[in-house]
Amino acid sequence: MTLTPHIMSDKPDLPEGESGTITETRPKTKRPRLYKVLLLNDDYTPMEFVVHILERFFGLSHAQSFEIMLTVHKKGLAVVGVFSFEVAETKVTQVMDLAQREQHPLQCTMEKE
Ligand code: TYC
Repeated sequence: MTLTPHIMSDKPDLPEGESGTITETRPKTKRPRLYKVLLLNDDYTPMEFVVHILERFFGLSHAQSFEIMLTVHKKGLAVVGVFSFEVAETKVTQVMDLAQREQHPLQCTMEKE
């Protein structure tokens, strides 16, 4: 009598549907880098124009806008808001475009938080 060798996988059996690969179930969502949008003071831009800019492009109330405008006027600059890169860039462009159209020297910039 001869012995027939059994052909066997060297991997242990796994339940059906399980490949043995460990899958990451926690979704990897990277937080976007945030950017501060800053408004700078100057001696010529009318206060009402700055208030208008803050209401129009930053969705702030008249009272909040007036407060931030006064902070910039007194301290030289203020953070108007914190946004993702694209949103911050859009806001800076909107402010700078309108200021230029109206011939005011108002400066608005962004920096990494
Ligand atoms: N300093 C300006 C004035 O006295 C007012 C002003 C406020 C200008 C804020 C710019 O970002 C600014 N008319």
